[in-house]
Amino acid sequence: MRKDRMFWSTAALSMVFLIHFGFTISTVGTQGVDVCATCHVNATCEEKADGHKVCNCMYGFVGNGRTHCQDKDECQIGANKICGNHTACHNTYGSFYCTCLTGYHPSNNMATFIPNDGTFCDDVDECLVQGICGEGAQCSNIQGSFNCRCQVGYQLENGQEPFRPSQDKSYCTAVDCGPPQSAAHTVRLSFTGTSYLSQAVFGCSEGFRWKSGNTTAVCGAERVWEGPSLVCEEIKCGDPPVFPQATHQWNGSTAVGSRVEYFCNEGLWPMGGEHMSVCGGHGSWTNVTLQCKALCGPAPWLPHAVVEWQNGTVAVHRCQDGYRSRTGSNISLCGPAQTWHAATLVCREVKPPISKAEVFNESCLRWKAEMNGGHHEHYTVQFVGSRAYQKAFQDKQMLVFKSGANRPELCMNLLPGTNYSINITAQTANFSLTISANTSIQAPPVPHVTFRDVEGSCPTLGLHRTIHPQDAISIYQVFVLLLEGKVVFDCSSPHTPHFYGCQEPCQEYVAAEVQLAGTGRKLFFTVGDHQWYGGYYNAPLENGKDYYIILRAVSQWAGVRKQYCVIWAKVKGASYIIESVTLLTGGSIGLVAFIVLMGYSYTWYCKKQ
Ligand SMILES: *[C@@H]1O[C@H](CO)[C@@H](O)[C@H](O)[C@H]1NC(C)=O
Ligand SMILES: *[C@@H]1O[C@H](CO)[C@@H](O)[C@H](O)[C@H]1NC(C)=O
Ligand SMILES: *[C@@H]1O[C@H](CO)[C@@H](O)[C@H](O)[C@H]1NC(C)=O
Ligand SMILES: *[C@@H]1O[C@H](CO)[C@@H](O)[C@H](O)[C@H]1NC(C)=O
Ligand SMILES: *[C@@H]1O[C@H](CO)[C@@H](O)[C@H](O)[C@H]1NC(C)=O
Ligand SMILES: *[C@@H]1O[C@H](CO)[C@@H](O)[C@H](O)[C@H]1NC(C)=O
Ligand SMILES: *[C@@H]1O[C@H](CO)[C@@H](O)[C@H](O)[C@H]1NC(C)=O
Ligand SMILES: *[C@@H]1O[C@H](CO)[C@@H](O)[C@H](O)[C@H]1NC(C)=O
Ligand SMILES: *[C@@H]1O[C@H](CO)[C@@H](O)[C@H](O)[C@H]1NC(C)=O
Ligand SMILES: *[C@@H]1O[C@H](CO)[C@@H](O)[C@H](O)[C@H]1NC(C)=O
Ligand SMILES: *[C@@H]1O[C@H](CO)[C@@H](O)[C@H](O)[C@H]1NC(C)=O
Ligand SMILES: *[C@H]1O[C@H](CO)[C@@H](O)[C@H](O)[C@H]1NC(C)=O
Repeated sequence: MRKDRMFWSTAALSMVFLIHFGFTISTVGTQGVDVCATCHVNATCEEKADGHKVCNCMYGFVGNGRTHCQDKDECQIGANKICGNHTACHNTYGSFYCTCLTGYHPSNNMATFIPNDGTFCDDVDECLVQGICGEGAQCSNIQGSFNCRCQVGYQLENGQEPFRPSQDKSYCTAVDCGPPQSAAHTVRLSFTGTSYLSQAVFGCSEGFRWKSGNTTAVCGAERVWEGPSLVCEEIKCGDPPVFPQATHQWNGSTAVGSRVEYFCNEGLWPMGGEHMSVCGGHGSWTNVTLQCKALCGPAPWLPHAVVEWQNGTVAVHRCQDGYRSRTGSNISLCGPAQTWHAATLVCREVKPPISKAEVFNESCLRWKAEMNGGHHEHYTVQFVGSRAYQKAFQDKQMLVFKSGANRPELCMNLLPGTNYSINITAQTANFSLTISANTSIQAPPVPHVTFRDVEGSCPTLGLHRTIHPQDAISIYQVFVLLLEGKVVFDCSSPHTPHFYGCQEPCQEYVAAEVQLAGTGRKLFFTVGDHQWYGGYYNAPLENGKDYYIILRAVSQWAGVRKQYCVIWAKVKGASYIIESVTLLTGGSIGLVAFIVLMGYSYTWYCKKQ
């Protein structure tokens, strides 16, 4: 907006007058003629100081004042220069006037003005005029004019922006998105209109569920709905449940609302409950509670059998563990009369090919054989014997034999005093049985002794024996029995009297005890040699008395004791007078008897060399 200045008007005005005087002054030279009468219509007659009369063209005219007074076009100078900025200059006959250009407003508020009245043309703010751009349009003022543009939510009809409704026939209309379109598998739930920023809310169609995206669509400025981005997926129930007692009829559809109908299997009858399942909105089949019952009742019971499988009309039986059936059917069927035709299998106990094995008479083995085929069986008997008292000992043997007997017997060469593990294997039946058997200990084998009837106080006795595996637990005991009165000797008595423990006269005592382990085949023993043998004192025999020398062989283990006795010698009237040294036996071992006089009593010694 520009305002013209006052000083401009005065400058312009003086210029106008200059021009006026330059061109409108004319003189009338003809005397005697009423000059004034000849003035142009548009001239005035002026009487000069000297009486001269001249015709002067009127203001705004140029000419001689008599014949010519033509209009002077002031506007030719230029409106801007004469009227000011943003003006239009209008020439009139003999004058001119100014108007403001469209879009500008004269400060005098009149339609016209002349420049020297101080009026200027100011920019008009057209936007102050309500509705100048029309509905939905935004006005923006510019110098001398204004621009219209459509507001957000409005769109331009005809032409281009910016526009002026008066000249462009353009106008704004409200945006209309039209009815919103549903995306696939969606339904519109609410809708506020079709105008800008209207909203429409969508949901998934039945049988579909939200998978992703926004459910709201918004009418945008571009006249299109933005959204919804909602993506719906189909709900599927998968395969319907299966019931062992029922079959189902189903068209294969897993979509929501699909139906499956259940029917009891043949031979079973529906006993109530729901027989229809529907694929529900949550993607699962509803409960089927159908109950089917067999009319035959529970499967029949068979001795020693279990029901392997049953479905109301059919039951399959199986012999329980340890039982077997060789004949008969294992299937029970529910008959038309609603009773079971029971399976015919007969379950018999499966007996092991070898059972009840035992050792008898210390060395024989027998067992019960289950000859399932009636053929002969090949048996292998392995036995391993061990002894706690003889770590190095092992008795390992194997016997192979063939038998068709129901109770085979086999005698083996088992050693006494041994713990055996016996393993019997039936080769054909591929069956093994292991038992343990302990043989009892025996008395040591009887040594070879020669009974001797001797005289003298130091008889030396000898024996030959066999070395025996049981030696580790065997001993020899030498008993001295005084033959006086009634003599009873009990070989099985565990009693082993010491010489110093018996009362006078000493009837019976052990003179020596010898461990057989480590003892050789030959053994010599001199009775009454004053030595200690195995904790027993070999006391001198009394002079003049008769004795029996008894050898007791004992084996003892784990509380069991076996013994054997032999009379080794009879000693008569033992004498302490020995006159010479006598070698009694061969070999390196000899016995020498001495008589030593000590004070008043005589004591004899028997000495080994
Ligand atoms: C008229 O307009 C011109 C150019 O736009 C400017 O230079 C001048 O100052 C204006 N005159 C007045 C009196 O405003
Ligand atoms: C004189 O001036 C008027 C306007 O002021 C005009 O209409 C008229 O025609 C003029 N007369 C002649 C003879 O030029
Ligand atoms: C869904 O879109 C509407 C409209 O654009 C918006 O207001 C809302 O926040 C959006 N919702 C989500 C969860 O993004
Ligand atoms: C299956 O049955 C359902 C109704 O239970 C129906 O809606 C669907 O169209 C059927 N589908 C086919 C493949 O026949
Ligand atoms: C039981 O099983 C048999 C054989 O599989 C079949 O023939 C019969 O229909 C079934 N009965 C029931 C009630 O399911
Ligand atoms: C029933 O008998 C058949 C034929 O004899 C056999 O194949 C099947 O294994 C048996 N079933 C059972 C559970 O013993
Ligand atoms: C085994 O001992 C029994 C007594 O238990 C006896 O009758 C039988 O003759 C003995 N057999 C052998 C072979 O020794
Ligand atoms: C046999 O075994 C028993 C028990 O283990 C044991 O007490 C006994 O000493 C053993 N006998 C032999 C001769 O090894
Ligand atoms: C019994 O002997 C058989 C055949 O030699 C063998 O396979 C099995 O392992 C043995 N069993 C025992 C307990 O020693
Ligand atoms: C014998 O039985 C054993 C198991 O007791 C088995 O490992 C082996 O294969 C069987 N041998 C034969 C020949 O059947
Ligand atoms: C035989 O000896 C074994 C050990 O080898 C032992 O377990 C078992 O009890 C003994 N049996 C008898 C009758 O002594
Ligand atoms: C039916 O099925 C639903 C799951 O689909 C389960 O929660 C409910 O316990 C079932 N009811 C019966 C009676 O089987």
